[in-house]
Amino acid sequence: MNILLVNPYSADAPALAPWPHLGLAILAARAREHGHEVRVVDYAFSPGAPPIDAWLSDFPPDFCGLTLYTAHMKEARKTIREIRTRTSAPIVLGGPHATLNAESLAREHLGDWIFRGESDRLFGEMIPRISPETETRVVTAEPPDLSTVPIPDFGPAFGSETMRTYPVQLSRGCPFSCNFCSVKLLSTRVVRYRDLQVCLDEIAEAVRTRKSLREIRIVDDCPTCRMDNFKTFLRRYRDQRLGLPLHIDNLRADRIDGEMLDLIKDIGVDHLCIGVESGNRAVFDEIHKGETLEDILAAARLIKSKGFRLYTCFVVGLPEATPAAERDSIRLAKSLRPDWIYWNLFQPHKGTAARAWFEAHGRIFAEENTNSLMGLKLTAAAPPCDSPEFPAEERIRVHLTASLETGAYWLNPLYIPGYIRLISSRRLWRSFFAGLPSAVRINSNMLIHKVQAARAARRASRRRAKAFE
Ligand code: B12
Repeated sequence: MNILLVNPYSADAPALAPWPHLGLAILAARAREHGHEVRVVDYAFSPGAPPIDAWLSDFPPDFCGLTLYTAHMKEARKTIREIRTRTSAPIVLGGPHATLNAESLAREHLGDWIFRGESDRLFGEMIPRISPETETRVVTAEPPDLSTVPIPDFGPAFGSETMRTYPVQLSRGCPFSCNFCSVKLLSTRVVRYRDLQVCLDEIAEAVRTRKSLREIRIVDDCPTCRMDNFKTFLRRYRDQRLGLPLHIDNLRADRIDGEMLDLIKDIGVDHLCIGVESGNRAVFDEIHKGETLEDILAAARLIKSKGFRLYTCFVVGLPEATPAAERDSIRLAKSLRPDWIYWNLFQPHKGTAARAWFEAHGRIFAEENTNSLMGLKLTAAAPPCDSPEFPAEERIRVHLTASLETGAYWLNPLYIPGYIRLISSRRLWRSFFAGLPSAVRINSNMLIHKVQAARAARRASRRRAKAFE
């Protein structure tokens, strides 16, 4: 069978993902094991890839599989319409948005099949049964034993020969219950681990065969959940001397210590990001992160004392938040003096306690195409929900104020006219001037860092080119 796997995304936007979709690469490996021909096009990785109609004519598929994200449903719907007008091949849907919204998507018959959950195994088994359906068929995958999950196959992904970052999962799942996070509904609260040697061999093989790689990125839901396991991984990664730095996502403040940071430092990690979410005690306690604000302050101090660049992540507009409570987040963000701050706007993901809070106390107006991040050019996202104490317009204003006052935006001369218009129309000059010194500090540090990183990358690239000769 010919199987076309797609991650829909806007063709006009800059690339969002530094590697071709990991879930689709695993499904591609599974389908090829069963003897099928696969092509993967991830528009979030390669927005400039040929449009979907070119794929449909060059590689007429027996079915098309799409991965769905809530933030990109507009593009997904457009892609589905295009596929429907050009072919009668069945459409199979999966990914986070399909898992969280399977019933409503089935009611509107958006696809012929919907796979709910981690489909690494079920997908392979079901391929021969995929056919056009008049009523959408929803199938639910049991979380797989990770020893049965194939090594991702990025080969069939468009542009994979240019990937600079290689993603690795050492584990899946997160035992914590942050009220805003949907991960427990996607990869469960039971943390399942891969064999560390299998992961290290996978990385070594990728480094050996992919000349373009410049870093390895750990993309677990909670990588340091079992701290000893992670330290063992770090030691063995260091001892393999692969020559590529690591980047670690989703660190928790209460799951790091000095020994771990020393190991991380040895491997060439330059920055670490921790989720703070809110600096207001009442809002913070409502999240049920399973850690305290004191844990976060201690982790931030430790990260800085070990010489890492510190990035932090906050969420504006959580349950119980008010504009006054957000002042505490802004104060905390300033006092930490981080090298970057991600200011997210709260998103009410299906199945979370935070969403239930908004259903009871506020309004939810948008389910799809909502984006949590403040753009680098200070493009504030539209709030998908609000509450009487913190109405939508105030959410936009606070999101902008937080970015301005903490200097978390690009001081790029080309963006200045846009900033002037925005700041004048919203009368945010006071916030702008208050945050200007931070913006100058953050931007100049970032610039110095980028120059140093580019030099280091050139050196690494020369070393790797020699190794490949
Ligand atoms: C690593 C990661 C990223 C990476 C890259 C992800 C990638 N493209 O490979 C980066 C940092 C780039 C990223 C970006 C974004 N991410 Co992200 N990310 C994650 C994280 C931590 C792990 C994802 C992962 O690789 N999982 C491992 C693979 C194997 O799982 P998978 O991709 O889900 O695929 C499996 C199943 O879903 C299913 N499946 C998936 N697709 C399909 C398709 C078919 C046809 C079938 C049958 C099955 C199927 O089978 C796969 C194998 O089991 C998750 C958390 C999580 N646990 O999901 C958040 C998560 C997926 N991200 C999220 C979000 C919001 C985003 C962004 C929209 C953020 C933004 N504002 O820009 C973008 C969108 C990127 C995109 N469109 O590709 C949300 C999604 C919520 C939602 N309802 O859509 C999550 C759940 C985080 C959260 N706490 O809410 N992300």
